[in-house]
Amino acid sequence: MKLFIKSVFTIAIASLVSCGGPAEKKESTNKGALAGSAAEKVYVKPGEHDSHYAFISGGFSGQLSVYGLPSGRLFRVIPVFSQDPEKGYGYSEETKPMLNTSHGLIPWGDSHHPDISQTNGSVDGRWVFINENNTPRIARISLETFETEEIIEIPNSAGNHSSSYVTENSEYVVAGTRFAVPFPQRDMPISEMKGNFKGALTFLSVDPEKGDMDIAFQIKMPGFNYDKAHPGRNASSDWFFFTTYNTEEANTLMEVNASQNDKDFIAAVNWKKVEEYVANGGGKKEPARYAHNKWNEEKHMAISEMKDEVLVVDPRDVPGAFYFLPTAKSPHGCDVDPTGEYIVGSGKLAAAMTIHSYSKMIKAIENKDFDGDAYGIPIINFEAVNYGVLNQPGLGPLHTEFDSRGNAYTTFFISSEVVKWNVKDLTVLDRHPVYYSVGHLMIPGGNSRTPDDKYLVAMNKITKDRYLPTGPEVCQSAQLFDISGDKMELLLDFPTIGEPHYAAGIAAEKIKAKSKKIFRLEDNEHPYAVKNEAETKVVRKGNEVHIYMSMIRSHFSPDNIEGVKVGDKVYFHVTNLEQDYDVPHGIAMIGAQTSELLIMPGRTTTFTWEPKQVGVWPFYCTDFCSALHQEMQGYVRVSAKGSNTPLKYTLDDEVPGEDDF
Ligand code: K7E
Ligand code: CUA
Repeated sequence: MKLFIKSVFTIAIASLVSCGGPAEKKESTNKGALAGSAAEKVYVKPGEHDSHYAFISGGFSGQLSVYGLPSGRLFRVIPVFSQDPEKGYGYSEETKPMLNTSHGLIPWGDSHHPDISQTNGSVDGRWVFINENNTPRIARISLETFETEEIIEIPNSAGNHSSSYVTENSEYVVAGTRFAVPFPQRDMPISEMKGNFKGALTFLSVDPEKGDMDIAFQIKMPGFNYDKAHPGRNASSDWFFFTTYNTEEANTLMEVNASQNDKDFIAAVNWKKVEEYVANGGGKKEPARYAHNKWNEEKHMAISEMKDEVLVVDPRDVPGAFYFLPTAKSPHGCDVDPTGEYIVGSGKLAAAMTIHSYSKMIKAIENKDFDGDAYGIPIINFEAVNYGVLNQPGLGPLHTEFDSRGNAYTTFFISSEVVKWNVKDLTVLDRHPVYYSVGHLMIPGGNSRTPDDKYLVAMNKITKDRYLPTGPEVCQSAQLFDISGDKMELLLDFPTIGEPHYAAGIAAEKIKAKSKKIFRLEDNEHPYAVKNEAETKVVRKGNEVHIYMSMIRSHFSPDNIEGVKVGDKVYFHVTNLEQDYDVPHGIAMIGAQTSELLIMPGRTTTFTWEPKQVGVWPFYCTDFCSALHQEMQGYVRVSAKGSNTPLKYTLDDEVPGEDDF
């Protein structure tokens, strides 16, 4: 075993060195003619639009970035799990509750797998779901506003990695635990892990109209590590598949101890059967503390609610719903082809990829062709479920996506390449190097029934010499391929934000037309909203000062405020009165311990300021909004604690404000 690991890593190092050399570079610059045609394929004329959106995970940035394909242009970084000063997310009073958890406000997250909602097995462009790995959470992002609308914490889970994947009609989003942990959490010796830790597979229901999520049930699986997941398609659509590793249930020196078994499993879960079982009163409510944070569209604010129980299902209570499929050691990727027949497990340490057959699985279950069980869950005989093995396609297989022509595309981390192979024949058709050490890849719709298969995006962990150096850390990157022909053609490199794990892509038509342009002022029910300048005011409540402020090109109302004192807590509740597309205003106050706020037309947002020093302190608009943007500014006069400066506020000197004492 040790020898094997050693040889894999020697090759890994060798391959890094060999593909990092300048020789490779020369070769690519020699292909002048090809480079010309590749340039045309990614060229989107100024003023024209890309054909596809790509939503690329921000990895340890915690965010989700939005790119255009084929240009590779970055349009937006959507803040999800991390505070974002650019947009005021996680700093404004309205968005802070979105980051609430049972551990308090968590300002950061590690996002891995975005997945677009589906209807009849095709991506429908309504929402993107994405997981947070570190403090287990699932987020839902609206593709009308491109804003995070909901975040739900996943209890009894740790390293929320086999997440977030949706079923064919977005009935459920799935969140599987990577770490086995005590379930429920408790104080116990780590050495007693085996048999005592559990692995939670959580199914979140999704409201078909509004998208609202809820934890429908949690399955208390044996304490393995559940690494990746994929729903079935077509005939297999009632099933969900999860790769597992560390079936050894080791808790120390994992790189060796979790690689002992020659085979680990893909867990097959019939979620329809579990759903039925739960609908008939099955499962047990168990205490669990987790936050459920939802954006309220009318009130323009997130509301966080703490929940205290989940419905837990013991797999042994639902016979016929759970099976283990033996799969080459320590598999990572778990992918199902568009027909739903082939289930691909990528054993990152194995020399072969395991391809299971759904129809064989069903037959084996009927014939009870089992090879024992693990904690009461039948293990299907390997031969009875295995469709075949793809031998030596490359080194370190991680993830697979599919086209609509029966081909699979698999990334190989160690040999730094994408390999195209035919799923039915198990023959390798093409291979292309990537630069370097690729993780996931994405074909728009490539994990659905209906791949939209012109482009493939490979997401690389290491870029070495591919970009201008920027100190010890160089950017991570995506590479765009044209896969419409027999051979893959590399078209473009573009840098990504954070570590690109997975991505989700979709035709622009499915999103473009319904993208929101403004928030209608008349629908704004924020308790501190103002609908026009006449409603602006300043109100004192003890040591709190509430400023009901408006902004419109190119002034704030009020713009001069007096009577604030050291020791006060000042709330700026600011409404952008604009009702025009693409006219946000910003606001920032000297000394405020928060970010600026960027406020969209028709929206109300709040930040707080606790002045520490007497003086006259300015605030200003942070977003260049008109020719008179520089004039969009104002002052707050701060007097000493206990002084009797009256509270007043003005827009111009002729309209003195009232004293609200
Ligand atoms: Cu392979 Cu988190 Cu999907 Cu990264 S994971 S590569
Ligand atoms: Cu408003 Cu600049």
